[in-house]
Amino acid sequence: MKAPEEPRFTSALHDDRTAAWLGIALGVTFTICFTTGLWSHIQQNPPAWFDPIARPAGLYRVTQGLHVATGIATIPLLLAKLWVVYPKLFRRPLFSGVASVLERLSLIPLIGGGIFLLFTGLANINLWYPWPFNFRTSHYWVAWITIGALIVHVGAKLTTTRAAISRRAGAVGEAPAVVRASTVDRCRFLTLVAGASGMLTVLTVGQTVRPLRKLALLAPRRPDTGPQGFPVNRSAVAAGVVTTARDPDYRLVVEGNVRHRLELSLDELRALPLHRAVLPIACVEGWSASREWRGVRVRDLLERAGAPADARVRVHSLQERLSYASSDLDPAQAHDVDTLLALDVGDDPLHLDHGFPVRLIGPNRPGVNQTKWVTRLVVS
Ligand SMILES: Nc1nc2c(c(=O)[nH]1)N[C@H]1C(S)=C(S)[C@@H](COP(=O)(O)O)O[C@H]1N2
Ligand SMILES: [Mo]
Repeated sequence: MKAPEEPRFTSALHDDRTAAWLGIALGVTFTICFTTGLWSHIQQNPPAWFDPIARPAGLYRVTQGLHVATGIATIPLLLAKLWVVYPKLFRRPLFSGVASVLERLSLIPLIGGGIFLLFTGLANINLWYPWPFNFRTSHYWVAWITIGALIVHVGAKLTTTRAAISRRAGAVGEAPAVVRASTVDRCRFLTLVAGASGMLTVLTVGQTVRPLRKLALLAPRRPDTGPQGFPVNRSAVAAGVVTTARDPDYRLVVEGNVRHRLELSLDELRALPLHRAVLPIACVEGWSASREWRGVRVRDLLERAGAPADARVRVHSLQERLSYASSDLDPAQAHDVDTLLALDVGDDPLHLDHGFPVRLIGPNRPGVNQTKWVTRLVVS
């Protein structure tokens, strides 16, 4: 029987040098995406060893904007890289020694993980969850697996990459004319890929970079669109709070480890000293919008209730189903001058979809922790 012929790949672009440049670009975007992702993870549920920092108040807005933007920019880079290197799958022998077996096997979590992360991330920012598992947990753990495989891959490819990048045109054994032609091709190809990546960035990053908002044609949200001029994450209808939020018997309760339990009507809340703070809503999905909020300081309420100075607070919403119905304030956040139970955006009462009658807003908190339709603070 005749052995199957190895397929032939005619494009000069399936070479080590093109692969090396794309690999470097991917290494950069993946590293930014990974570190900003870890940062987001610990911001959302700070572990015991980590004290969230409150200033700059818009830091999370920048890191999460970068996380989503680098993820999007990676898509053309990864597709190009896969196209450049796929002929290697047909190279024989497939393995040449233990190191090559390990290197090849690490491609499975590397490519699989990379595709998984980009796909789930992209679906998530479009509020599409076509899977039965928890997005956050799986995105987080697959990121660790992928970065592990990436480290193995970079280690294994370091020498090849260095050699491929430093090789001069016209090196021994290469016909100068051929090399020159393919250098031009390679530059064109890499420019095309970089252009696609840049284009995707420009058409989406306006979801968080305000001056570019008009260009955010591919972004799922625009920062200036929605009631009161900014997006809504979950509406009052979706959260099932339309009736309870409008109920004239609404009360804000402060209880738990306090000397005097408070139960305040909306009028009583409004009669307290009100403060203003300019703070962004910075959603994990990459959009953000800054607003001036006006409301009661959480620390003033804690003081009235006679809470201890190191009080932690769990902030509960009227929302009874689905996620994000509560969030936590550590002692520093609870006592921050800008941590407000906001009643107004600018000079107008909050829109029902933005958390009327009362929402939590604090400096440098991920959007998911800016709880809307607040009704109860439990002090511990
Ligand atoms: N009760 C409650 N609060 C919530 C949410 C929610 O689903 N339920 N979503 C959070 C998320 S993910 C974000 S990004 C912000 C968005 O606030 P906005 O809808 O007013 O823009 O609200 C947060 N507060
Ligand atoms: Mo969000």
